[in-house]
Amino acid sequence: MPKISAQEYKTKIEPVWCPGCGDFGVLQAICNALSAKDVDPKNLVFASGIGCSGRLPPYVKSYGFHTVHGRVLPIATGIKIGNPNLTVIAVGGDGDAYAIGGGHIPHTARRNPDIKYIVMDNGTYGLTKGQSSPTSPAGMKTHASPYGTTEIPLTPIAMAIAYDVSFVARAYSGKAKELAEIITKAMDHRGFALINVISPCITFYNTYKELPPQLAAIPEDHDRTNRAKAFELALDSSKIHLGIFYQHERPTYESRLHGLTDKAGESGGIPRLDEILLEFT
Ligand SMILES: Cc1ncc(C[n+]2csc(CCOP(=O)(O)OP(=O)(O)O)c2C)c(N)n1
Ligand code: SF4
Repeated sequence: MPKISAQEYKTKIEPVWCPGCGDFGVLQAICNALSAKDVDPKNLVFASGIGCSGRLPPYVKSYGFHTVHGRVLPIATGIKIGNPNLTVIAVGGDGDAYAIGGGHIPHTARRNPDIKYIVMDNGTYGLTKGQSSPTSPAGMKTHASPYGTTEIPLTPIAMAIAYDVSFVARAYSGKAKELAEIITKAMDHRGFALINVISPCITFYNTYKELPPQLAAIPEDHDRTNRAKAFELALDSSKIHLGIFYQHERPTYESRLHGLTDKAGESGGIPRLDEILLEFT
C-alpha cells in the first residue's frame, strides 16, 4: 500500500483550467505516479513555465517554482544540482517548451540532469487565447492567423531523439493510466526524461474527436535502446504512437559536476570567489 494516495497528493487549490482541459488528466496521472513511487512531498519540487499548463505546481503537494516563459529547464537543472536528493519535475506547454524555451532542450539533453520534463502539448497557446504554436498543424486558422499558419509543425519526439534526450516518450492525457505508467518509468530512469503529452485545449483547439482513431501503442517488440529505430518510429506519420520511444542510461550532470568538484579539490582546492574578486579591486 502506498503511504500517500494519489488523491492526497492534490492540494486544496482548485485548478483554474477550463472544464474538460486535458491538463486535468495530466495532473491525475502525475499524482498516481507519485503515489506509486511513494515520493515524499518534502523532497519533491515542481518547476513550471508560463501557460495554462504552467499553473500546475500549486495543485500538487510539493515545493513549486513558477518560473518565466521558456526558462523552466535551466531552473529545474539548477534545483537538481543544488540538491541532487530532490525529485525534480518540470512542466509546461508546447509553446513554452518548443518555441521560446526550445533552445534549452538540446543543452539539457547534453547535460542529462536527472529531471523529468512533462510537456502538455495542445498545439496552441492556451493562456494567451489560442494563437498557433510550434506543434499546430500547417494552415491552422486562429484569430491571429485568419488565413492559416504558414509554418509546418515541429515533431517533438524526433527532435528529442535527435538531441539524444536519454528518455523520450509520448502519451495522451485521455489515457491517464498509461500516462501514469510512463511517468513512473521516467522516474525510475536516471537522467533527463521528456514526455510529450498530447493534452487537448477544449476551448481553443479541441482535438478530442479527431485524436483517438489516430492513436496506437508502440509495438511491443520495439527496441527502445535502438536510436535509429526510435527515430524511424517517431517519423512514422501513419499513426500517433504512444509509449517509450527511446531510452539509454548515461552519467547524470549532477554526478559529473560533483566529480569535477573532487578534481578541483585534488589540484589544490577550489578558489574562493571573494579571493578572485579581490584581484580586481
Ligand atoms: C517572455 C514572454 N513572452 C510572451 C509571453 C506571453 N505568453 C504567456 S503564456 C504563452 C504561451 C502559452 O502557450 P503554451 O506554452 O503552449 O501553454 P498553454 O497555455 O497552451 O498550456 C505566451 C506566449 C510571456 N508570458 N512572456
Ligand atoms: S484555455 Fe485551453 S489549455 Fe487553457 S485551461 Fe482552457 S482548455 Fe486548458
